[in-house]
Amino acid sequence: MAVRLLIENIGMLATPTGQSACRGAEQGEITVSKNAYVAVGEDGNIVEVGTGTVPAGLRDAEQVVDAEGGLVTPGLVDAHTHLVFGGWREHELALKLRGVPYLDILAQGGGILSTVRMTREASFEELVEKSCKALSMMLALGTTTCEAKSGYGLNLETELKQLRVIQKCGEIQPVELAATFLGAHALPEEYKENREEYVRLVCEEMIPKVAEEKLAEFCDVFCETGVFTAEETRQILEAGIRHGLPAKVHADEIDPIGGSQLAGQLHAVSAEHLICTPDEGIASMAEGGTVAVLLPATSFYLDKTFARARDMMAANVPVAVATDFNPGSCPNLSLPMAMNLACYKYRMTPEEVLTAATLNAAAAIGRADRIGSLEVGKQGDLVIWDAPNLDFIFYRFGNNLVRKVAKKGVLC
Ligand code: IZC
Ligand code: ZN
Repeated sequence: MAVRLLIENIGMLATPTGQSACRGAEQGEITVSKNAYVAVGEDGNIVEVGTGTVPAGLRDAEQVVDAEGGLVTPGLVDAHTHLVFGGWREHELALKLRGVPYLDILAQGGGILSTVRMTREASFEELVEKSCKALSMMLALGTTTCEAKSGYGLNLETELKQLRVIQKCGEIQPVELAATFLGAHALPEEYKENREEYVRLVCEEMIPKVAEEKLAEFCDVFCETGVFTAEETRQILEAGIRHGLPAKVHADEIDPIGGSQLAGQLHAVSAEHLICTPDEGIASMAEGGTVAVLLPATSFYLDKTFARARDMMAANVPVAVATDFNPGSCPNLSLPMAMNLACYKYRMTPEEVLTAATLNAAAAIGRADRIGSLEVGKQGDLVIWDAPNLDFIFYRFGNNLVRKVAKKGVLC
């Protein structure tokens, strides 16, 4: 096969390996090669990864890139974002600094509900343009695949609009997108006195329509005090599963009301946030094969404690790290920033975090067979860093050390 891209003179190639999430000690057991090269074929998949002299046949590649002795890793996978939204919420910063809790702002009709109002008002085109701008910033920071949730519509029309924006963005720019339906992100104001009716609407009208139009791959619920109870979460996620949408759960972000236990019981593909997860939640996720998607930049921004990543890894729960990019609790879209925080605050090693932001994140969005590691047959999604080794990108924080990014062997 003709070679689309050859990257040579790689000082260090660092990658997890395999086609499923790594758990326990495996999470830190990555493959590190020195003086390496990687070649991507015309179909966008990796055809060879090696060390030493590059074989003559590969040198005829359409494009040859000199990594100048730098680090190469798989393209980063951001497994939790709220990419599509109208407006911003910078006015909440002053409230936050005065100590007003996140859930109080929501209970007063602000927070998520203010973003809902702005998202309902925004046109499809405006949302596409704004989301693509965020995606191009993510790409420049090494993200080549990104999960994106709906959840700022809270009515059928606007939830579908958000999901169609995600679909459109996936077609017109390089970052690959995985859409998640999050119609149960908050109780909309018009259903304030009628929660059961909203849950019914999500289960019986929204989920079937989203599944029928193939607009999402997963179904998620914000299981939280004052938002959706564990019982409501179960009802909604079970409806999603019946319609072919595997479950994800926003669990234990502020209060531990049973979200992580439920995630394990339903064999959810992931449970996300997990800031205050109890032992029973960790045990349940381990048993259910659920990936823990941890969001350290949110703990940082909300000034909360940090998830029990080491306890989760010790219990054989695969850990992923993502940004949680959204206009309220985490207006940051840099996955390297979240990776740095994971290293410093979760006490994860650089190797464990690399797996968390690549292969385990890919598993959290059902793509571990295609992306998340640099191995023959996987997609040629990779990052060339302005760094001599893996430790370096964890040691230098607050700078963008990404030099070049390729998606399916095409430099972006
Ligand atoms: O807009 O505040 N936690 N959902 C659940 C969020 C944070 C996003 C937001
Ligand atoms: Zn979220």
